[in-house]
Parts: sequence; structure tokens; C-alpha cells
Amino acid sequence: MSKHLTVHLTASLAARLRIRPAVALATAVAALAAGAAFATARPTAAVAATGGFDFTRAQVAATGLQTPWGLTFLPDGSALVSERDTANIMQVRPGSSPVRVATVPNVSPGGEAGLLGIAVSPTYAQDQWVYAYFTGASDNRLVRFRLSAPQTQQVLLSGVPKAQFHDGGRIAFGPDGMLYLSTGDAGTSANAQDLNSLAGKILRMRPDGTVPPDNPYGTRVYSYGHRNVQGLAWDEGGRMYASEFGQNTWDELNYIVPGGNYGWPTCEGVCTDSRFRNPIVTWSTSEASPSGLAYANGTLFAGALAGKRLWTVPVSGGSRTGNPVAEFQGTYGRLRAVAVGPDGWLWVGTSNRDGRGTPASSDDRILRVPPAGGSSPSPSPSASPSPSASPSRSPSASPSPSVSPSASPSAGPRACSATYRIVNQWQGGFQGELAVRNSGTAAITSWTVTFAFPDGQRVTQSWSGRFTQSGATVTVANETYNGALAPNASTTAGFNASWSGANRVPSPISCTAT
Ligand SMILES: [Ca+2]
Repeated sequence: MSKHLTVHLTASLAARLRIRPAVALATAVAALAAGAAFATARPTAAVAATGGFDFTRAQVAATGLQTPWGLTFLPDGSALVSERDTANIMQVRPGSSPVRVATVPNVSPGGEAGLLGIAVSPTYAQDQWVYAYFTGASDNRLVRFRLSAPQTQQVLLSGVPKAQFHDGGRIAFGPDGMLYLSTGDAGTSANAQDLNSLAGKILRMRPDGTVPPDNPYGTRVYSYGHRNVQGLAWDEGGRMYASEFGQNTWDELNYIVPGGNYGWPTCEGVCTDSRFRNPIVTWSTSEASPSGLAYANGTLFAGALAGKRLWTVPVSGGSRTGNPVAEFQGTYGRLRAVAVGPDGWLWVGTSNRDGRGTPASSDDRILRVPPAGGSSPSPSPSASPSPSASPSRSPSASPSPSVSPSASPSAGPRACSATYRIVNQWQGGFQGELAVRNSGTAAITSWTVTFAFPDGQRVTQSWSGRFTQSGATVTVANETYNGALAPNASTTAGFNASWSGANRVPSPISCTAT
């Protein structure tokens, strides 16, 4: 596991990154994450305004809940909270007692099972759908219903293996309008590597539960090799992140790419195995056991159950850019649900009545953390836009954003262009990304990018594109699921590569489309 790491870092680099040298060093070490083992970050002393929120001004928005699990918002700004063991859906408005608005029939709670994830339709004003994922008598299933008639359930997906433990359960609509569901391995670890099993996966489907045509395997499977994912979030670039419970050693925070294999059960934490995607953060299970996940301001927020804290992780472009910082450490006990509300506040739910905690008389609670600085926060939710759409405010650890525009795209209606970017660089290795755009006037069905490395770089791992390298020349063809692009639409392909001496950007970069 241990490796000799040589980190060269100058004061000028630290100055350019506008961060303290100690943090810059940690940032540079963090950049080793891709492909290299790195130790769990030590908790850094909490400071105000972590990730754009002021944790010193957190408020208790609601008390007396029973193991809140899912947390989502209605268009009026109120929250809907699913209670795992009672199967109740509670409506929460800060400062008021929670109101039970529905009880979901057919839920069979027990262990980690019960009423889990909940999501409000993105078009709720038109359709009034509420989506829920729960453990029933014989399986885990995804349904939708109206709050006025929770007994009338449209079953969107059934037959997800259930168990006392590892039921996954987070559901969320992505920025692409698709519905994502995280499942656990249901105690049978081999499920995670079985592409025909719904267990141990992140699934992607249309809002009606059917398979979108651009999924990587022609099924609902979006990524696999997961043990138990309970947190999903997206950054403003549409990149997906997931928190995952490890077994006895390493919990994980992963950057999720379509078709990615995240290693379980062969690999827990970071491994040197090119078949598997490595996590961008690992924690010991005692300091994390991460469940809910949210994103805002260049930062991921992960609720830790056993860790009894809220982990904040600066990220950019699918990589972490600094050390995780713990907030609420030991303050509120076990934390599970995390979401950015339409009011711009960060909402966090405790989970002290789940059988593993030590509940206070007011548990379980919903906490609300105001945005840092600015005007005094409004005490009640409003329908203002979520801050997740705002650009990242955190410093990026990437080296100079090496963007190389492609050579002139070929003429004609079917054309594409590509840009090359170094996402993250460390001694001897780097992570790169190709952004491919349909620059023509007609839809394309496939693309191929070609370039030549100027400094002997070698691709060692890739995703979302088929990379072949011959000498210095690299050819990248689309995968089956990201070849079709409408005019102006774009996609990305990523890779890890080695370098030594220099790591200049290749030019020209050509792109051809059919
Ligand atoms: Ca993993």
C-alpha cells in the first residue's frame, strides 16, 4: 500500500493557487489520488464558511422525526422527508412541527431496509408525482404516486434484491432529467460485478422507469462494482459523484462515469487495477460511513453516520482539490440526509433513532445551514434557484488549464471538434479529458479523435472512449453510448497517462465524425 511519493511544490505555485503552503501540499498529495494509493486525510480544523456555508449559524429546522432517510423539496419550498421505519412522508417547514402527509403502504422495514429514497418530479406542477424507493415483502422497488393517494403506486422497477443490510436506496433526478437510483449488494458481494443483477449498481432510467437509449450497457445499469451507495450528487458541469460504504476498511467518495466499474468486491478503496475506477476520497469506516451527498460551491457535502460529522470535500472536474474538512463533528450525532434546498441553505438530517445511535430527546432533527456572508438569511424557504447552478468558488488544483482547440473541423454537415485538458497532474502522471463537440449542422453517430503526444506520454487507463496508442499517436473512438451527438452537443472522454520531463499539450487535435 505504501509508496514513495515525491511532491515538488513551490511557494509561487501555492501563491498562484491562493492557498496556504500546507494546504497546497495536501492538495498536491490529493492530486495523487488517480491510480496511486493515498492515505485517508486527517480531519482539518473546522472553519466558518466551509464550502460557502456558515456552519456556526446552523439552525434546527425540525425535531421529533423518526429516522429520516430521504429529503427532497416541493415547488413551494417545503421539504418532504421519508421516515425509514414508519414509512411516513413528513412535510417540513422550518420552525413548524413536521406534518405527516402520506404513509406509504407495503413497506417492510428491518435493519437498514424500509422506506428509503424519495424524489419530487421535476415537473411536479404538472404531474404531482412523488417517487419513492422502499423495501417491500419480497424485494426493493421504485414506485411513484401522488401524495393524496400513496396506495395507488405505479411500479417503475421491482425485483431489486433486498436484505437486512446493504439496500442502497438513494434516488435523484440528474441534470439530464433522468432518474438515478443507487442499490446495495444486498449482502451478496458477487452481485456488484454481475451486470445482470440490479444489486450493487447505480441505475439510470427515464422518469417512467424505462431504459434510456444512451445507457452504457443497454440496460438500466449506469455503473457497477458498488457495495452500498447511499449518496448521489452532481456538480454544475453535470459530473456525478457518489458516496459508498466500505466493508471494514475504506469508505469511498467516487466520481461516477457511465459504464465505470468501481471494484467491489475485488477492490475496497484504492487499488492498482486498471479495470477499476479509484475513489477520489477514502475514509476509514469509523470516521465516515457516508450516506447522503449534496453539491454546491465546488464542494461535496457527505453526511457521516458512524463518523457523526458532515464531511466537506472540495472538488473540481471529477477530482478532489483539497483535503476533506469535517463539520458538526460529534455535534448532532449520526447524519444521513443532505440536500441543498431551494432556499439556498444546506439541509441535513440526523439518524439517531435508526437503532445504532444515541438519540437526544429532540431527535431526529432536520438542520439548516445558511449560506456564508451576504445579507441576513431568510428564516423561511423561498423558491429562489438553488446555488448548485452557480460557478465553483473553490480554487482549482489543476495545473494551468491546458486547453488546445482542435484544428479546423472538417467541412460539411457532419463535423466535430475536440479540446484537450489536463484535469489534474502529479509527479509522473496526470488525468486528462477530451471534450468532443458536434460542430456541424447534422446529427452525428460516431466520432474519432486523433493527436500525438509531444513528450512521450503514455495512456494507462481510460473511460468513456476507446483509446489506442501507437508510438506517440493516440486514437480515441466513441463508446457505443456517447457516439451520437446532436449539433452543438458535446461529450467527454477521460484518461490517465504517465509523463516525465515535460507534459506539453498535443497540437493539433483532429476530430472526424460520421
Ligand atoms: Ca470502490
